[in-house]
Amino acid sequence: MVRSFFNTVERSFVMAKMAATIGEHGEDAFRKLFKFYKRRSPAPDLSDVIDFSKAAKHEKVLTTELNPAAVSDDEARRAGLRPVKDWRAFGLLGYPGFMFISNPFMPGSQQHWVKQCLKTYPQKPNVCNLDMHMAPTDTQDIWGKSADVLRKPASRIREPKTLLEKLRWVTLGYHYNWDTKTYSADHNTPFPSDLQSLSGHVAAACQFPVFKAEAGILNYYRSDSSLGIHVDESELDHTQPLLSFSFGQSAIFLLGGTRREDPPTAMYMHSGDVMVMSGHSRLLYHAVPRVIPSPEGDPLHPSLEAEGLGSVSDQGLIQDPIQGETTLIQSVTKEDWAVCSRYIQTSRVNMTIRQVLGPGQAFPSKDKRTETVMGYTDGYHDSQDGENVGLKRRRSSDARNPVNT
Ligand SMILES: O=C(O)CCC(=O)C(=O)O
Ligand SMILES: [Mn+2]
Repeated sequence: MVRSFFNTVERSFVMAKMAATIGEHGEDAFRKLFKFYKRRSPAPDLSDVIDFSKAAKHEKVLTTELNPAAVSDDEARRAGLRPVKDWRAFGLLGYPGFMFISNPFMPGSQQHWVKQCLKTYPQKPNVCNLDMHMAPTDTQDIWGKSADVLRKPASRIREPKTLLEKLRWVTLGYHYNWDTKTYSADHNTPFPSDLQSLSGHVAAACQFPVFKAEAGILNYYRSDSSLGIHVDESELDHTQPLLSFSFGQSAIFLLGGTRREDPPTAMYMHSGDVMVMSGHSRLLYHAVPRVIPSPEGDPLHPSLEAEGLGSVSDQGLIQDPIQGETTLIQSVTKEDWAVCSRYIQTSRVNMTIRQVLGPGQAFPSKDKRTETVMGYTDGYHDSQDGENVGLKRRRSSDARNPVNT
């Protein structure tokens, strides 16, 4: 015990010293740790990565107060969530406004959200990275064009990637414009109602009862993808939280400060985990340097297994969490789950949900917007070290597309 305490103190001291040294040599602390966790060989030491799913206490982990009265147990259940009083929610020392909810989903109900991310949300009128290169007719039915191939057992011969495997991002609601780094009134399509409810419940439980889900960015990560260092600042109202939902393979998330010199804290995000960035933590640097795929042949994360309420039944239909009641959670057929489970066996999907405008707020008129460099329509790729490629002149606050190494 005493030894581990000293190890921790010693480690913190070394980290602080490292941060100072980095500053002197021009490489900021965030970038240094991003590269550290992204490194393939030798594999990085992950002992400093906080795992909220483990019961063990960590010096930085705090418990946090939720508001169980904000969401009734029935409302929660209809969205596939456990009663709020049973959620395991944490804060982090030094990050006021940051909340981490360790998988609040009922067993089996994550399957609905995975299916939505793979089958439903990539459909028109939503926008995805493939639209940037392909004709609308070719991106019309990403699921339909991929499902048969993904249902077949993996062949040894290298087959061309399916469209689903090429999917990197999807935008919902107010569609984020990767070139201008803005949202606009004239590029807005209906926000999915199931995701609107899920987000509303999570925000309300976290003391944000008037949160309105207006924009979503879904990121699709393969096992070698990473997401560069950035701040989500394009929303016009920052008083409301940013919500993040993760499904499939686990990943390492880095949460930094308001300056790149602030060394980030590393944490695991497992399937079903929810993160809330609000208040002071709404505009902090963050990144995903690494996906941690489970060893080949291992079963899916237990929370994704087809067991319990809302899971795929033998008949191929999801059991309604409450008999006879309308639920947000749709049935997932065995056929569809075969494709989804094959996909997430090696991949991760993350949904970040944002409120763009404050109450009564409107977008600024076009001539008042700042001039930006145009002509970079495939999003913001990060290079090996977490930085943007092709946008060196601008602040690297928007490296927001997963890229493969
Ligand atoms: O994938 C994640 O966990 C983070 C995604 C993110 O930061 C974003 O979409 O802005
Ligand atoms: Mn982000």
